[in-house]
Amino acid sequence: MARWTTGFDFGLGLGARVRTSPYFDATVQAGVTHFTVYNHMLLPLGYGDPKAEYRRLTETAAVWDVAAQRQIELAGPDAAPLAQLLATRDIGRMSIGQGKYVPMCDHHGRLVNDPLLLRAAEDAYWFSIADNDVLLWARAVAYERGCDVEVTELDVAPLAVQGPRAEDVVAALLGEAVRKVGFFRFQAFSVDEIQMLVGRSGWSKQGGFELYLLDPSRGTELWHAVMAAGASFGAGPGCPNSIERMESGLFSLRTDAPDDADPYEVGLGKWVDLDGDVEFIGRKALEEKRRIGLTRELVGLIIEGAAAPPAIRPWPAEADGKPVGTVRAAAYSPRYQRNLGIAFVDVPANEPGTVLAIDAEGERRTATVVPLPFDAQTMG
Ligand code: THG
Repeated sequence: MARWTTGFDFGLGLGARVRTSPYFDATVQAGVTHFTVYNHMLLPLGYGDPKAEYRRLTETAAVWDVAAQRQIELAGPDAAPLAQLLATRDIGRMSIGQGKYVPMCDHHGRLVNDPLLLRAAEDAYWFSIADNDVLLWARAVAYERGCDVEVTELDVAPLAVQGPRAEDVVAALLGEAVRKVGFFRFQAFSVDEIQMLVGRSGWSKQGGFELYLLDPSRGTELWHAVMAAGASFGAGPGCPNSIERMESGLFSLRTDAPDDADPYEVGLGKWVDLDGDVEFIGRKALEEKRRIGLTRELVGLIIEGAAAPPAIRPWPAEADGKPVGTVRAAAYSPRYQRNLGIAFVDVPANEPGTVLAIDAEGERRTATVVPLPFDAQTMG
């Protein structure tokens, strides 16, 4: 069997079908070495030095091309009721500029996406989506429900600045007022007439901002402006970090669980509002799931042995010689100084302390189940 050392062993065939981001030229110039495909767009995954990129994110500031976090806009008189149908949380009292993390489910309660929803205007909502086709889903629901709304994918391109110095970088770029922007709050800013919506958000727990660039033709300029503002703080290129996000307990749609998983199974149950009386797609199925209780669950793993290879496909996991699920992601963690894993397993193998035998790209290893999110206490 082939042995994989990095998970990044192939070139990528490019063409018009796979979209490039407005920051593509700038990231190439900055030395990007690896991409993945996310929402049919290239998403940079590395610049050739994973250790330095992890340090940059956790010690200074990293600048991420996350234009692949596409914005699906609902605009028109029925934007609010349609957004509510699509989200499993009560979004009734969102103010303009407010964001909310909202799971999105199908009629069977299966998780379709876990976007950051922004109320962009009185009658406009933007779903900033993970890697699944929300445009098709939202258009179908809008039509079938007879909603008076336009559903489009906007050419808005988020650029994330993440890390302990991110606020200093963004303040140097946009002025001190940006320090007052609250968590998941978005406001209009500009630099050199490059217009953007800026929010305190991002897929790390290091703190930071996302700059939603409104004119994709200005991508290269914005990238260079951020780098110039950030140079004295040690800012440099980075990307959504598969290690830090595991350490910090952030969910990765379609990485962490199979496509038929529900929000309860993946730890997003706290974002399902069944206590009020809001109607949303999947509500009935989710009420039933909540009544029945979990049969499967996303768990953390501590994996024995040398630095773990990345799980480039789900790894079979067994308990007491029986298949119980799969390991979905694995990496050596600098923070905890051990191998972490994320596994989707059947009850009762979700019980902390359960010992699993896993097939790590052809190598048999032992792993122990721990609760998510990982924390220093359970690491022992
Ligand atoms: N930012 C934006 N769009 C995105 C992401 C993002 N789209 C794709 C993907 N990430 C969506 N998934 C997430 C997952 C987690 C969070 C945001 C988007 C997140 N979670 C925090 C947490 O779980 O602790 C905060 C949740 C809360 O308090 O509401 O930030 O990163 N624009």
